[in-house]
This record gives sequence, structure tokens and C-alpha cells, in this order.
Amino acid sequence: MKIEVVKGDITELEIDVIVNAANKSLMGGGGVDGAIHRAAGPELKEACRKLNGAATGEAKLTKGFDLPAKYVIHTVGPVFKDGRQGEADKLRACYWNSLQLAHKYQLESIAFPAISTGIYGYPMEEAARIAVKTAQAFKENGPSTIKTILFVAYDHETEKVIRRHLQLNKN
Ligand code: AR6
Repeated sequence: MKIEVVKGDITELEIDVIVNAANKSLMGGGGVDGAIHRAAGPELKEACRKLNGAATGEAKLTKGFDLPAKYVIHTVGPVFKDGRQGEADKLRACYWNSLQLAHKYQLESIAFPAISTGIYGYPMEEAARIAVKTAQAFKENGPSTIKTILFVAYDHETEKVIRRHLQLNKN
């Protein structure tokens, strides 16, 4: 299993599944959520309506519709308050549950945005540490259909932070 970082727009990736940093309603919003809904077209909203929302840390799957990605996994990141409200466990759950769901659907490639680090205010450094650690724990957890885990950084600074954590944790 490869774990890599790329800089770019997650809505443009030709990949089995992209992960959406959604809110509990799963009905769209700003940031990467808004970009994914715009690129996927109105059918995505219809599919999301049937999911009846999600709890923080949960992950639910839809088709990708007009996106180049085949599927979208919608997960709800924690809103960062002070780090003492279980934010880390919830962020870990987003990555872990998304990876489990991709495996359940026998998908081979998955791309994540930096969940919670935009509108939800999670400090990038700590969010990158959790993202990388969770992906590596999943890799070590046993065989999976997943061959590639991609972290998609929207800007150069995010890319640098994730790359550093990937190198720190190399075994
Ligand atoms: N491709 C990749 N990454 C992106 C893109 C893109 N096209 N657009 C933004 N990012 P955010 P959150 C990065 O705010 O913090 C929505 O309203 C962005 O730079 O999208 O989890 C939802 O409905 C940042 O690093 O998500 C929720 O209400 C990262 O994606 C709320 O925002 C996440 O930023 C969720 O907030």
C-alpha cells in the first residue's frame, strides 16, 4: 500500500473514491464540500438526501456522478474547540471509517482532503499527524483492497506539513 501526498484540487482526480469533508446534514456547504457538490452535479445532493445525515466521525458512500472519481465518501470532521473535546479521536475516526468503507466496497485508490483544517479550524500540524498516523495504522492492520492512499493538499503549506509527517513516520 502506497501513502502519498499531492498538491491539487481533489475534484479533478481520476480515482476510485474521494473523501468529502462534509457537515452532519450531508447536504453540501462551503470549502471542499461545496467544490465536490458543484463538480458532481445535482444528482449528488439527491443521493446525499437519502443518507439522512451522519454523526461526527462517521462515513457514508455515494456514487461520484459527474466527477472523474467513481465514488464519494462523505465524512464529518470535528469542529475544533480547544483539543479537549475528543477532537483527535473524532478526526481519527473520519480517516479510519473512510478507509474501512473503501475496503468494504473493494476500492483500490482513495484521496483525502485535510479534513477539519478549513472552516472547522483544526490546527494543520496536529491534523496532519493524525491523518498520516491513521493511514499508516490502517496499512499495518492487515490486507486490504486499497493500494493507494492519497492526501490532497490544496496549498503548498499543507503539502509541506503532510510530507514532513510522512517522512517522520517512515519505517
Ligand atoms: N481540493 C482539495 N482540498 C480542498 C479543496 C479542493 N477543491 N477545497 C478546499 N480544500 P474545509 P472543514 C481544503 O473548510 O474544515 C463545509 O462548509 C482546505 O484548504 O473544506 O472540514 C462543510 O459543509 C482545507 O485544508 O472543510 C462543513 O460545514 C481542507 O480542504 C465544513 O465546511 C478542509 O477545509 C467542514 O469544514
